Amino acid sequence: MPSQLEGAMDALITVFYNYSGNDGDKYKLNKGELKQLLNSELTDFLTSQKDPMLVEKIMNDLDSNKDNEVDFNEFVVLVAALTVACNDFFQEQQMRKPSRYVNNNKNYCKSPAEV
Ligand SMILES: [Ca+2]
Ligand SMILES: [Ca+2]
Repeated sequence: MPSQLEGAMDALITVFYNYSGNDGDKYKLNKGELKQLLNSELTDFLTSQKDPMLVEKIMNDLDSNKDNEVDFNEFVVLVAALTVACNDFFQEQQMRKPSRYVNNNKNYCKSPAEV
C-alpha cells in the first residue's frame, strides 16, 4: 500500500493525464484542457476568483517554454505554488487558534499572482 505522499504524487500524475489526453498532444494540456482541469479539480479556487481572464493568465504564467501548452513539469509548478499558499494560510490559522490543529476550511487558496 502506498504511503500518503506516494498516493498524492500518483494522484497528481493521474489527474494531469486524465485531462491532457482529451485533445491534441496527449502529454500536454492545451488551454481548453487546462480550463477543464481547473473547473473540475480546483473548483473552490476558481469560484473564489472573479477574473474572467484567469485561465489565460494561469496559462501564460505556467507555459514557461512558450509552446502554448502546459506539460507536466509546468503543471506541478502551479500545484506547488497553490500548496505553498495553502500552507501559509494553514499556519496563519494555527497562530490564531493554537488549540485547534485540524482545519477543514477549503476556501484557503490565494491566486497564483499573490504567491
Ligand atoms: Ca492535450
Ligand atoms: Ca509549455
